[in-house]
This record gives sequence, structure tokens and C-alpha cells, in this order.
Amino acid sequence: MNIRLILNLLLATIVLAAISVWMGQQSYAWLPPQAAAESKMVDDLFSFLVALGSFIFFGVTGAIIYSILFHRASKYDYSDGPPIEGNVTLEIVWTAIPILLVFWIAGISYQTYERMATHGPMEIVHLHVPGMEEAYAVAIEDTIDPDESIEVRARQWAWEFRYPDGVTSTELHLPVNQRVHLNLISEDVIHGFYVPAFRLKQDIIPDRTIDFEFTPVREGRYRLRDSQYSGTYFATMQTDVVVESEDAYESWLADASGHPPAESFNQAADEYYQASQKSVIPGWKTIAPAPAPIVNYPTSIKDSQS
Ligand SMILES: [Cu+2]
Repeated sequence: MNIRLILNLLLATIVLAAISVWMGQQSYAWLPPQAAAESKMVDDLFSFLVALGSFIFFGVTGAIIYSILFHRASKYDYSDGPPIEGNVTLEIVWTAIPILLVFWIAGISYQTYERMATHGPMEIVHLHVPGMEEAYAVAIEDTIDPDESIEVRARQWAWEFRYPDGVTSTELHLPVNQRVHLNLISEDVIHGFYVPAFRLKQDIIPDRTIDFEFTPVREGRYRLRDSQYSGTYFATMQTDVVVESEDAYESWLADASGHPPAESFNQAADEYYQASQKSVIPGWKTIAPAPAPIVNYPTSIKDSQS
């Protein structure tokens, strides 16, 4: 190998690395705002994977394009290529590099999820992985009074939230910069708690209360979606999450507690009713939606935001 070739390869690697790092930085802009502390960790992991993926993708396609442009066989050359076989060094290198990469990705992903400590069903699954138990212990000790957790009830097709002091709503209100503890409960089938701005997604399984924790860090109104297909009106199973200052949260709670419970608008129940009013009912019989939630704070605005 001559010096010139080595220098060219080195230069190409540096350029490739620079492009990959730049791609990794760009990836932050592809996602919704970071509204929870956990979203920063997830985005860092995503950025790392985008950078690594870009390096491999541009490296491989770059090598192919270079070969096509500069090492093409001449028009009437039907001879075989050089018989390259049994290059032990090369085989060791191309086996070792992917293995190390996989370990690197696994290590960084594991650390990220451990730091997030969002609980979820991992509390129930007792995996005997070194370090795992410790992460539980820390997370559980840090947990605020379990009475302070907000109950999230999912059913076909509505979200209902119950706060420690008995207030209920169909819109989730959370104080900013405080670790929140949710108890996720499903009354019928599997649903999924998913807030893209928080980068958090957790399945809600019937007959089981799932503890879920995270810290919202940015005030605003975000969308809560169902991430698990749960039947005909699944698409209507959406609501808003309002992250607000401690004062605003407290005054919202106080205000809501003064409202008598009322039936809230329910998109699924509404659509089901409209469909049943038609003289000809197309398609099959569907499961009737659960009755609209009766809550202190109903959201009357038809949900049209994204
Ligand atoms: Cu659902």
C-alpha cells in the first residue's frame, strides 16, 4: 500500500465522519419539541444512531459509486475478476467491527433506558441482569408518595385521568419540572400511552396497574395518542397533555374540583351514534364504545390539533 492511497483513505474517512456527525446533529430537528427530561436522552440516542448509520450508509454507497465510476470493466472485457479468497485478516476485521458496533449500540441503549427509569412492566419482569436490580432500587426510593400518582384509565375509546384529590378530567394536566407518577390502567383491551413530545410509549395491559414515571420540562400543550390498535374508533382515542407551572396546575385542580361531574364530549361515542342513525348500515357490526367519561373537567372542543 502506498502512502498516497493511505492518505486518500484517511481523508475520505475524515470527510465521512464529519458528514455523519453533521447528520446526527440534524436529526434533532426531525422530531417534535423535547417536552420531557427523558426526550433529551432518547434524542441523544437517536442522534448517535443516525450518525453511526450515516457513516455506514455513506461509506458503503460511496465505495460502490467510486468503484462504478473509476473501476468499471471495459466494454468487451468478459474476463473474471481476480480470485480473492481466504484473506484471514480481512475476515477478522469485518467480523470484529460489526460485533463491536453491536456491543457499543447495546451498551449506550441500555444506559439510556436505565437512566430514564420510567418503570413500565420491567418492574414485574425480574430479569437477572447485573445492575438491573440496583436501577430499580434507586428508582423506587426516589418515587414520591404513591398517593400522589395520577390514575390514567384507558378504555374503548377514551382517556380518563383521576388526580390524588379526586378530581377527574379527560385532558391530562401535569406540573412542569416535577417527576410525575402515573398508574396506567386498562378497562378492556390493550391500549398504548404515547406522547411523541415526551418520546415515551408504554402499553397498558388489562388487569394490571403499570407504574410509569417521567419528568415534563417544557410548558405547553402536547398530544397523547394511543399507540396500540384497539378497535374501530381507535383513531379517536386521543387527547391533550397540558404541561403548566406549579401554580397554574394547582389553580386548575382547584377550579376543576369546583365543577360538578359532567359528561364529556367523546369522539368515538359521537361517531358510533352518527353511524347508527343511517338507514343503511354498511360493514360489520362493531363494538359499541364505552359511555362518554363523566368528569369534573370535560374537554368540549372537538380535537382537531395534531
Ligand atoms: Cu386504545
